[in-house]
Amino acid sequence: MNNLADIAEQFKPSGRVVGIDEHGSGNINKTYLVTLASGEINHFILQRINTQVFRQPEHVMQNMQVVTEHMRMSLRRVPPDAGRRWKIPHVLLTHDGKDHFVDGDGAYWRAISFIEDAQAFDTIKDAGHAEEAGRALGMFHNLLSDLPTERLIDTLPGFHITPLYLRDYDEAPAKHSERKSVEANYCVQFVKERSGWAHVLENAKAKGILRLRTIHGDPKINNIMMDIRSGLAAGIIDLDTVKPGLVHYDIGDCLRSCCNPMGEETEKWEAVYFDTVICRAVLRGYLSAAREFLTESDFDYMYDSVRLITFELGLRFFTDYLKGDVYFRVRYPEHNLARALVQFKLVESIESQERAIRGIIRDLR
Ligand code: GN1
Ligand code: MG
Repeated sequence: MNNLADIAEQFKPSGRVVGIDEHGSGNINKTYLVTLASGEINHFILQRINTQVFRQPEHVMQNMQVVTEHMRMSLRRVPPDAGRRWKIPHVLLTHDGKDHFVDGDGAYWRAISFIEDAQAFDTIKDAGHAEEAGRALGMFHNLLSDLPTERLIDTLPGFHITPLYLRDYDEAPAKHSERKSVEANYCVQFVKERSGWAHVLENAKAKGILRLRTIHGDPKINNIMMDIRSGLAAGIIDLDTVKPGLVHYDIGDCLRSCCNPMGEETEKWEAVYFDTVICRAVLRGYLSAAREFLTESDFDYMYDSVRLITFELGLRFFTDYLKGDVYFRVRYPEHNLARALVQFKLVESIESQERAIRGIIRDLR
């Protein structure tokens, strides 16, 4: 049984399924928005988990339960400010009470509640949007700041451990030496010049300067839902990569995504730049919700985090290109190369504005 409607029926809380549309722009899982005809809910999200990436999807589901339950409890400790609607996605069960469904082909499906009257964007609209994106990540970290990280399983070992991506990269090109071009050579050179510094966050972690907390893992701009009426952030979605890690991975990822006005899928990679006005707004929003649990050392590594996570994503795209596109879904043959170039251009722009970015962090500290 591989018909999408039949799969949606497994989870359907009530009402008739009247539409199933591809949804969002995820690079790993396949996501659909299911529309129901009159029932207690109007929509839900149906996803096929990519089990090549998430080898043990049951662990992803378990983390999701732990994290969402904890956030719901924490909302009593730190309620959202007046006028804000804050929604936490929840897992929908099948009719026989399971948190997933395996279809006839062995594909792993799960369903998640949809945040109504909210939308996500691929790029930042203005400083207000940026501040809200930062605040949403700060709220997320704050709600989870007292969750013991031992309660979470590492569903993606090595995720955001930059030195491991470098190792992976070192092993890749030999197999696909035919992927040579001016752009690919630029990437090779780019990585080479920065490989000595790529251990910066892992070293600080190993020395006990930075400590593990619960992180989102993928807080890019299109995972932050904005209320269509108030314009305020209404929640963070895509909890697949929640795990113990450094909040720096998240801060870096949120900034690299929000401060790139051209978006990570642009083909005009030469024009990509890092917008420091947006950076200030995102950090201001983040700190308004997260200052409480941050240490002095956390601030010391903020600049490195945005440079590093941007570099890391470029490296991951480039490695995947060299390997023949085995991880990220691509729409055309050079897609991962184009994505890598966008991130590397963004890194260059971050590096050339180091003083300004460090200045923003200092001002807000
Ligand atoms: C992937 O699939 P998606 O779009 O949620 C990736 C992230 C990257 C992101 C870049 C599990 O996320 O790490 O930052 O693409 N997720 C995984 O858009 O590797
Ligand atoms: Mg994701």
